[in-house]
Amino acid sequence: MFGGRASDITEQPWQAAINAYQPRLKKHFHDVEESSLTPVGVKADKLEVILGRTFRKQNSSGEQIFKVEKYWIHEKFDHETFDNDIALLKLQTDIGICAINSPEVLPACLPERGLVLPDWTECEISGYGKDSEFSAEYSERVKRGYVRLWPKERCISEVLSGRTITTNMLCAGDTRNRDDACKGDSGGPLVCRNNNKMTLMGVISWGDGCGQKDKPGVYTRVTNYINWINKKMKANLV
Ligand code: 4AZ
Repeated sequence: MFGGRASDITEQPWQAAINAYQPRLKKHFHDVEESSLTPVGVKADKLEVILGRTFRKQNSSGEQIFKVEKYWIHEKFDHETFDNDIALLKLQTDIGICAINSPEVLPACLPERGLVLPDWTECEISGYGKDSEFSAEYSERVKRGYVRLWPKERCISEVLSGRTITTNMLCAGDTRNRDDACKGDSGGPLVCRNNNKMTLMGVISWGDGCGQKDKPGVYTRVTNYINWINKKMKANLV
């Protein structure tokens, strides 16, 4: 995260870390098959979801670790524009219990399909991503930042170097301290307080660099995917 502050997972108990164990690719001279390098090609059994961790690489007593039973990438995810940048992971459990709520591990709420919050509502982002676009290292410790929801009229390709903005995206950015998501934060939460519940309004998706003046971060608009999420979860029961 660009800007923001070092935080404790109890401040963002809905933040997860995902580890992907990639099989070592045997490099052949003529081997151009690269799909197993991309996250899209990762098998579910190579994924691990870590909840409750303040320091990315350090075990902690409050953590809960899950294997992934399966996952769904949105059928209409567009690699070029990042339209429909969302996936759903089903955590594996042997005994029917998933995560247990605790000070370190607590889900955010999903918004209702029609929820629209006022422009400039202040929301929170978090993640273990890089401090700046060209930094070599990811953050060791989870960070938190504050961003505001930008009006739709300002969330246009003109402010983001001409890149396509779709109705499935929302823009959020800081106006004062320039907190912003950065590389490695993608997939993480943009949560806003609604009726006193921390509500997942966005998924960190992309941006034109990190923390650039007058450039918002771009987030997947979660309210557009409530039906999709419900459909996946229902289809999984039959
Ligand atoms: C990324 O590459 C990324 N400033 C995520 C968010 C932003 C930029 C880059 C927004 O994961």
